[in-house]
Amino acid sequence: MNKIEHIGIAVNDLFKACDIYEKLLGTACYKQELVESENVNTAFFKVGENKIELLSSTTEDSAIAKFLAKKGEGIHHIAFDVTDIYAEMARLKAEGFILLNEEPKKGADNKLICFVHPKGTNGVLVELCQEIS
Ligand code: CMX
Repeated sequence: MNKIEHIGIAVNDLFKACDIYEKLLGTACYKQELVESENVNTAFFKVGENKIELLSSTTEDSAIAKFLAKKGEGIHHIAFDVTDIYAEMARLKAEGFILLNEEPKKGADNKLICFVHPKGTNGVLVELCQEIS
């Protein structure tokens, strides 16, 4: 894995959260994107080389809606940049990690993504991201 690509934060209200994070980081959100496959609305901020992704749910039964209902707002996942997502998925599978999708899928911000179950990673949901060139 190359570096932390972004940290995902689950929020109840994307508009209000954007306002808070714009003030906190002193910079405007550079991208808002609806990810229909995940039932989320996202907003991205750049902090130096790093990114923060705010996520709100668009349905009552999405992964984000479930997370918010159970744990409330807060850090939802850590995403790692990878060069070859297929190779990284195969490596993690061989190491016994539980991949939440068999094939990479299209995620926000022009990425191929795959999630790793938090049960095998000390309670942290991990995302692999490969930039689509
Ligand atoms: N971080 C840490 N733990 C989490 C978690 C998260 N984000 N989401 C759920 N969990 C915990 C649950 O609280 C539960 O814990 P307990 O067993 O102690 O009660 C455990 O994981 C397993 O939960 P589950 O009932 O088996 O499954 P859920 O229906 O809660 O689904 C998960 C959990 C991770 C499998 C599901 O959220 C998932 O598939 N996530 C990947 C997709 C995703 O998160 N999409 C939204 C982001 C999209 C984007 O970034 O664009």
